[in-house]
Amino acid sequence: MKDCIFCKIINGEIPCSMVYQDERVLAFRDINPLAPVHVLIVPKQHIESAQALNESTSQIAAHIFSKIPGIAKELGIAESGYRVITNIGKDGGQAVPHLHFHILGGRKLETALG
Ligand code: DGP
Repeated sequence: MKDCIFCKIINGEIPCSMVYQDERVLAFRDINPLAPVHVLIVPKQHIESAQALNESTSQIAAHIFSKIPGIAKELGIAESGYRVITNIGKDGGQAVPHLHFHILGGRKLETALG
């Protein structure tokens, strides 16, 4: 997608601090970290949000979740724990309309989600 920030990161137009990648996903450090560890994992295919997932695209979400435990180990937060969040749309607080999962950890996180 031409004007998508995360597509530009994926194709190398915008630099990032990469944590993991394979042929289908990229994980990189969030530019505005909200916790000592704050990584985003995104599909390389442009999908607008989790609301756009369907029978044919949901395998990418399964792939992302299969990679998160290994990434968390690499980041040193697997034992202490962490949170995985995806924001959807305006009320969900989604700023970048390219499906992404926040991986947050490295400190005790607030319990309030809303
Ligand atoms: P969300 O509100 O769920 O759409 O979160 C978008 C996140 O993306 C936000 O935490 C900041 C991050 N972000 C936005 N632009 C960039 C960028 O150019 N580079 C990196 N590394 N992160 C970005």
